[in-house]
Amino acid sequence: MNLLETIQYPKDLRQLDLEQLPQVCEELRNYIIHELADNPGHFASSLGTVELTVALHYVFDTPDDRIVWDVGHQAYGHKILTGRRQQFHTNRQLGGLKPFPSPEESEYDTCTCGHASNSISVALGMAVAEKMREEARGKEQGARDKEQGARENEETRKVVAVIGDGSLTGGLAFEGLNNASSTPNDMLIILNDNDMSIDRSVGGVGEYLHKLHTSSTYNHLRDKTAKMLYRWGVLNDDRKGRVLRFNNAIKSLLTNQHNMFEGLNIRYFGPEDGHNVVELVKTLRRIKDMKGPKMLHLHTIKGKGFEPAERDATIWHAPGKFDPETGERLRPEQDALLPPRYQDVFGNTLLEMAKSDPRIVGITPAMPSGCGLCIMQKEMPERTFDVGIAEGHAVTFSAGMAKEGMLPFCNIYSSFSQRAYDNIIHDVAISRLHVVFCLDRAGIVGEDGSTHHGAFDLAFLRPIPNLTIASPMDETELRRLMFTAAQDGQGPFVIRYPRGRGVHAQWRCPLETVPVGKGRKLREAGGSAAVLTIGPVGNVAVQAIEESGLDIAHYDMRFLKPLDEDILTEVAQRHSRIITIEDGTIEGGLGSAVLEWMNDHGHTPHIVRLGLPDHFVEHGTPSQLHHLLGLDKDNIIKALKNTTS
Ligand SMILES: Cc1ncc(C[n+]2csc(CCOP(=O)(O)OP(=O)(O)O)c2C)c(N)n1
Repeated sequence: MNLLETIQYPKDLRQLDLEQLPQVCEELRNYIIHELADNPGHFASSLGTVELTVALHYVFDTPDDRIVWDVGHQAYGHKILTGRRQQFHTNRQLGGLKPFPSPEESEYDTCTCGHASNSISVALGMAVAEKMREEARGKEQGARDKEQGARENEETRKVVAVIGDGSLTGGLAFEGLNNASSTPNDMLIILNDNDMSIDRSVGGVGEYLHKLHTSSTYNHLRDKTAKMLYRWGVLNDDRKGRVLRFNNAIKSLLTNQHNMFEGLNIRYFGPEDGHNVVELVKTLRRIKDMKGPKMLHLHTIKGKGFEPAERDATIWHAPGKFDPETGERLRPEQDALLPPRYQDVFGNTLLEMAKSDPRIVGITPAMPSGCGLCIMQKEMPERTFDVGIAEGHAVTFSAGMAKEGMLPFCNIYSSFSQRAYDNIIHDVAISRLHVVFCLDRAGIVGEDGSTHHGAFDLAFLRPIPNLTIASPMDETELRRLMFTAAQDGQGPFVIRYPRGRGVHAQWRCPLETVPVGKGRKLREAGGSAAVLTIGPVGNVAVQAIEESGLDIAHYDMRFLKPLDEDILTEVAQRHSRIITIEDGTIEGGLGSAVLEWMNDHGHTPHIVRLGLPDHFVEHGTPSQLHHLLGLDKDNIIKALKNTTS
């Protein structure tokens, strides 16, 4: 009998015998593999958490008990077990299931997920709230007891955070740990340690965790001691919790290091095999009612159960479509014939520039493969720095390097750069340090949805003094802007560009500078209207103007800051209607900048602003979303016609 099909919700899972859980895990794993083969998404991480997911929903009383997933890219099993199996084939598609857990979608999803390292803080907030509720209940109960002599036994809510070793490198996670150690709470943190982020986990935390589970002397002694204590009758299953902690003391002695978590007053258990579902259930049952904050450290394998993914978890983090039987990835595109991806142009150009400028260093918060820095990393490992999931630190670290004469290119995905706002202002912009920020995945990113669209960078960066903000219309412009940004005399320089491919198969143009703060006139016109664009959406505008047959001027502004005032003056003098187009929020971006400038200089053209609306944009393919948002060719043609009629 297929057990997975009998499970709509965790309450159905909880009807099964413990011995049946390995079968549920096997079916769940197969289900994920076959669904993802056809409808791609985050793959390897969810395979690694199958047993954990089943054990958690088996032991805890979800949704009353809270599971807080970090990032949520490992939570496909959780979705499937919590009422969404039938819709799972729509995962990440327009109108379908959301890419990451979201309370809007299910009561089993406890918070918005997508950006890493927040789970401990969220879970701590919930656990502390529960403590406060408990106390309030206790007081009320005390008063009622006096009156009625009765006592109800209300269940307290359990709160569990699930965080990967990669996400544990984020500063926010440490802020949570620090606070957890001093604020009364009964939270359980599960550390899902697979020694991987998207790329290999980096830094001291990874090494520390590694040491925690590789002391073979300790492991040997632990087993021997446990057997001995069982024989003497000192240890039984009930008492095992206490002994687990005793183990930590032995471990500290043997590895000659204190347990960091115990040092923070967080009871530490493990490391345990995260793929033994039966043992996992037993351990969770043992520790779930213990008071105070606690951590269970699990050792798991990213991609578990699918050999190619186990072998290369980085590629299989989000592999696209594949053959579930052979493991062959299906790549319909003929890479060689297509224009390059912006990330590859960034990576190749930086390497090229670094070869002739020894000051150049590349910095990424945990995205070397995603942002293309891996290209330079291969040839110049000593000049590239993967600093972990630590966007704020990446910026401030860059500031320190710039202060000492290096020229950091700090590459951050646009939406993750939101984490580093004050670092950009306080540590870089105020001192006008020469740091080049390359914001990849700017604009609509597609299937990763509202948490990942690079919607806000133009708007939130524009008010910051000393910043230069640019966006290339194509990949040759990206090269030129990178080269320009590296010139002496520049200060903090932001270059934002989108996910995906450019427009030229031949992209290796000579490295030349462009004048800072200067745009380009792409098309002159005698008509009343002018289109002003920034970034690659300009290419869509070129086609739209062409096809509309209208006599409309077009300027690629190229820089949001400083604005090209010569262009704006020319436009104000020649045209009475302006259409601004950007792949960023309408509020605060290019359109706002143009409006403000026109107003401040006494011009009153009719200005129509196209861009992202004042609501969070959901998931879908980039072309579907651009269509819905009015940023595709046909909708731009409509807007041009409406504005000029
Ligand atoms: C703030 C932030 N930075 C970067 C990312 C991109 N990202 C998504 S998953 C991931 C790796 C997470 O590693 P880990 O927590 O160990 O989970 P695993 O995939 O190994 O299970 C990264 C860097 C993100 N989601 N959020």
